[in-house]
Amino acid sequence: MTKALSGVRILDFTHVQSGPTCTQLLAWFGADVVKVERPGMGDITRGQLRDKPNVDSLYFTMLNHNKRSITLDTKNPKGKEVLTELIKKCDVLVENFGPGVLDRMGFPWEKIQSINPKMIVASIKGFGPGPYEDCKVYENVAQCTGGSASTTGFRDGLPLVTGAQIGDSGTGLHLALGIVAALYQRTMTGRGQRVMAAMQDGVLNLARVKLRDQQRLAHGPLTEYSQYGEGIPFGDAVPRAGNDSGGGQPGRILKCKGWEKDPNAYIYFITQAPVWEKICDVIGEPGWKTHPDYAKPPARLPRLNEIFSRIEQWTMTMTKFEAMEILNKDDIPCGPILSMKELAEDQSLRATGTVVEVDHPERGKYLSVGNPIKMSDSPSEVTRSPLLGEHTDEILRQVLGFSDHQVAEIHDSGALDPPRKVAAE
Ligand code: CAO
Repeated sequence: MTKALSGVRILDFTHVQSGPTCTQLLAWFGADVVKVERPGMGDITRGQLRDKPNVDSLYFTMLNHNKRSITLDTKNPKGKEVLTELIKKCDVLVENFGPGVLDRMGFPWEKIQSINPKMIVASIKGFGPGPYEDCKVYENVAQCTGGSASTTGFRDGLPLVTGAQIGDSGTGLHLALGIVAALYQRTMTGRGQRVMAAMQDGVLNLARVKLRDQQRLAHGPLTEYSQYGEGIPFGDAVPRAGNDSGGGQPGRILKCKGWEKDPNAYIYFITQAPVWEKICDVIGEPGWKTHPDYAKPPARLPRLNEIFSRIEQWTMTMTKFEAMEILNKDDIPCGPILSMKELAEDQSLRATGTVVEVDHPERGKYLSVGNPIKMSDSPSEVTRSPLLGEHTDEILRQVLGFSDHQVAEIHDSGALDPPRKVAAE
């Protein structure tokens, strides 16, 4: 069966997390992803957060499925020749090097264009052009500079970073969309183009409701924020709102049975206006349906603490799953707080391929997250990540068409060897 991106070849110069998430998605859509890695060391994540000695870490394996790996020293003259040939044979170059690295390697955009005018060059950087453009950036830096941290956490506590990797994986997703759009445009123009996704921009895009609220602040307090009901005045920037819902319908995380011992025995509960009467019936407060202090949303806003305390008395009498079942019957929006253990064991996620078991020759079986995007005509099978340089000769021969003699020459040149340490003088 053909896949959505069958026939597209990606020159994958990505490392760590942001870039690899992008190229992994492209691989799942059927692109041939050729990951170029430094001889000897490869992507730094191969050795980071290792759970087993001397095997590729889960950090690496879970971000690099369905790819092929070639090792190449792109600072070696022969390595540069090989890279030039790869540029000719690929459709997209994806990189998330530090600022200026590709230029220093001798492959600025203009040169790549002259080698292959159809090439799309897609980059992730920490920041777009501006005062911080030369900075190296990691996940939490992006969360802090993109508006997420200042709006996450409780009003009187520290700014918080989230567990979801919105800076890295979020920006990888943005870049993947830019790449497929550029591939589509190329079918009409015949030209490549540069695609750029800055991590700060990606996080701000995901935090756009908070920029919405920043502007609303100029016209009065944010009435759906708990602090409004508590009579606490707003400052001049959007505050942290705890677990308040961002959509204007009051929501909170509430305790369920077993919360004293289980840190995840909680449920998210939204007092959505259209189902208010059903909520009153479920929690045993039918009088609130008509009482002037509770019947209409504006009347409830100053009483949210009292209302959620009453709802919590009810949720504490049952498990989060029992509460979910009862509430869903009445279309009352809610969600149990699921632990990673529960998600790993969830059979419905296994059935859809969102959680998959993968076999690896060195580490054995492990769990991973499969392609979260499901396509009817382009299903994704998750195959293991490549060992370092596993496909070097295969790519030299099959993709670049080099003869045995040429392959031997490349081996002799040192372009496939780890850089030699220069003795200190
Ligand atoms: N052959 C030879 N050299 C290679 C090579 C290869 N195959 N692949 C990489 N290199 C070299 C580069 O040429 C570069 O050398 P110079 O600095 O001498 O030009 C060097 O490796 C380091 O590249 P780097 O700056 O990308 O790597 P780093 O570890 O210093 O920084 C990171 C890592 C992530 C901070 C930086 O790449 C970055 O800011 N990237 C953009 C933002 C990003 O994606 N951040 C998310 C990372 S995930 O949390």
